[in-house]
Amino acid sequence: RQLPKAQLSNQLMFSSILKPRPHNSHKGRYGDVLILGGAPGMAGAAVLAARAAAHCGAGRVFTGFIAEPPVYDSQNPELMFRRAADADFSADAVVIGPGLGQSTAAKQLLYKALQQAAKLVIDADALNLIAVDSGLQGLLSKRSGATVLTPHPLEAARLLEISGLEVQADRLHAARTLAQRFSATVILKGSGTVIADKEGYVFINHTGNPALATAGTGDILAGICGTLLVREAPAIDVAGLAACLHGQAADRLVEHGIGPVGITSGELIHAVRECLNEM
Ligand code: NPW
Ligand code: AMP
Ligand code: MG
Repeated sequence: RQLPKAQLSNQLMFSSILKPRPHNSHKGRYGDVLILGGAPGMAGAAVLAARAAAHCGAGRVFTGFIAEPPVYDSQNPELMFRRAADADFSADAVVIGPGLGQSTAAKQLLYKALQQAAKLVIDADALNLIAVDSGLQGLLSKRSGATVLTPHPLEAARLLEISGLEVQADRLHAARTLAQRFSATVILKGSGTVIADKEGYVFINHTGNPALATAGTGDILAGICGTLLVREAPAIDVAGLAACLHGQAADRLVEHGIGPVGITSGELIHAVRECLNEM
């Protein structure tokens, strides 16, 4: 099939991650993903990350809530919910941050995740906690497993102890500095997302549009990234693919007349799944 040029180049760029599913494979092969977050009033953020993880092909998705966990998600009952304190860190990839809050329980959970998670995506309030705690910063820099930070510009500014305006004035520099300072792969979000790693590699993602400028889209990106991180590929390629897919899905919604105004989480997550399967 002839593919549009942009889609073809994405396919080539990410071909090491995009492998067909062997016919006799099973859910054990596609990874357990653990999402940690969901403090009172923000349980939805963790659910969004979990739904995104499931729609990107995770074998099983577990979610640990700081708040009392919902019994189940009626829209996606395949998701498994528990208390964050009962989380099993042996998952293939862990995502911590969506709606996590900054309570003592949240901080304790982050200490554990930094020490025990094999592969880790760090988003939202987990980044805000790291910004003000040197103990967490030390653990982050010492991690040996793949680690992806997904700050928006203000979260990046908190980590770098500068203003959001300074981050935006030189986004490449901000992303590279974060990657080097914390020995991690960084997705600096916003229009023209920058992906950088500590070796100095950098991508600028050109997909996406202001349809994404609404609550919850970052939580969805964290879930996508966590699931793709299960695959055996360099973290920077995974981070690039996650940002690319997320933006491509939003572009598709606009092409179909759904957006840029008022896209919903379900629409975005379904479009991400469509783009991933096509790739
Ligand atoms: P401004 O307005 O320009 O000064 P916060 P949060 C800036 C959870 N959520 N370019 C902008 O600052 C999250 O997971 C729960 C430039 C904006 O006002 C977190 O745990 C939801 N600036 C928690 O809430 C859905 C940008 O940052 C400020 C920018 C707090 O996260 C929502 C906001 O940053 C949410 O995900 C850009 N591209 N993007 C739920 N349903 O449960 C952001 N900014 O204060 O860190 O708050 O991002 O909402
Ligand atoms: P968060 O602020 O954590 O919810 O993340 C917002 C998500 O939407 C990130 O992936 C941003 O890159 C994306 N986003 C927000 N505004 C835009 C925009 N104007 N153009 C492209 N992507 C955007
Ligand atoms: Mg966010």
